[in-house]
Amino acid sequence: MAKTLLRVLAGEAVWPPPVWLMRQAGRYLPEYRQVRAGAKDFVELCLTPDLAVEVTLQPLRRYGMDAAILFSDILMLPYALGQGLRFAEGEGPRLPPIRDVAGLAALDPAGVPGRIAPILETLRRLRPLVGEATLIGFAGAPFTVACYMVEGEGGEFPTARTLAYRDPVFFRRLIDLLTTATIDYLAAQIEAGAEAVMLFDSWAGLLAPLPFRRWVIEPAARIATELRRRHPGVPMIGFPRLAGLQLGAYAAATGVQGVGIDTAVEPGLASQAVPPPTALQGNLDPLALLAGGEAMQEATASILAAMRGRPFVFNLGHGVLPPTDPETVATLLRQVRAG
Ligand code: 1CP
Repeated sequence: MAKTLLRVLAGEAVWPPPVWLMRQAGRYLPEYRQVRAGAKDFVELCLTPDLAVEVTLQPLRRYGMDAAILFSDILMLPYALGQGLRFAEGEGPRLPPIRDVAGLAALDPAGVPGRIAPILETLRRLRPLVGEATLIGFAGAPFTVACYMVEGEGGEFPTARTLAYRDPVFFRRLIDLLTTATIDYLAAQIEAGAEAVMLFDSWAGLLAPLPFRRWVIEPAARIATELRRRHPGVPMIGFPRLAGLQLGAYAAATGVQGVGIDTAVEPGLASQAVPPPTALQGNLDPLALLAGGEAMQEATASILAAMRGRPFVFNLGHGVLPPTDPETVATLLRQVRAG
């Protein structure tokens, strides 16, 4: 019998649905904070297989999640391309910004295999350890990763989004470079043991319709098509966060097996926009999980009611928030598993 998450991504309406949570490994877990305190910094944590394997498995041990997502970060691809990356304590990521074609020439795509080797080693070690859980590899989508590479930090990315209009030649080259690098990176993750892959386009919803098609849908379609060719049968989940009414166009153009839906999406409407056999994945508000109690119960029940009978993976609409109580996560899992 195939793993439940893989059955859902093959189009089956498994009930109760499989469940995992974005950022299920992270600061809300005391056992994560303990490992994190022993690593020099976050980048080193991602690049040390002993530690990355351990934190990937922590939420499986505690909750028996139906998926293990590789512990890494979407910004490890810019790191692997030779752009400096550091996580400023309490402030988020910092990269030396790249804003012109000359900046692109300084990147080192040939160095990627060497720099991602420890990440692939983490996957190779995880695969025999995940049991009935599905091992998910991931990457950031080209647009979201480009935002950080151009801006040099998080936020609303005013420089990156303006440059996409002002210097389309530069932006096109950056997106094309990232599309190619992402295909190779995800293919390498599959070869190292990932059973499904997820493409995080966290900032897709910042784009107007024309750039959304150009910088979100087209690169995701290229990535999905090429991965299907190289690794037929390995499913992909696309997560174009805050895509709104463009969700259906994204699903149709990419042919992904699963679409992640964010907190703002009405589940019934998503179900119409993205019909079976494509699976949906989401979308409990991380704040409802933080609050717990009746608010969480009501929100969870309404998602389950809307998704019953179609291929569905229960998840959050965005990542677990650090102040979340681990006990509340256990309560959520019990409700989802009761169907
Ligand atoms: O201090 C710490 O311990 C670091 C916090 C942290 C963690 C736990 C960061 C920094 N990244 C991660 C892990 C991570 N990031 C995973 C691992 C697996 C899991 O889900 O359990 C994944 C899939 C990501 C993906 C990621 N990183 C995204 C896409 C999803 C999303 O949340 O929108 C994005 C946008 C990032 C960038 C990033 N990495 C870390 C931070 C604080 C941020 C956000 C920066 C910002 O824009 O402010």
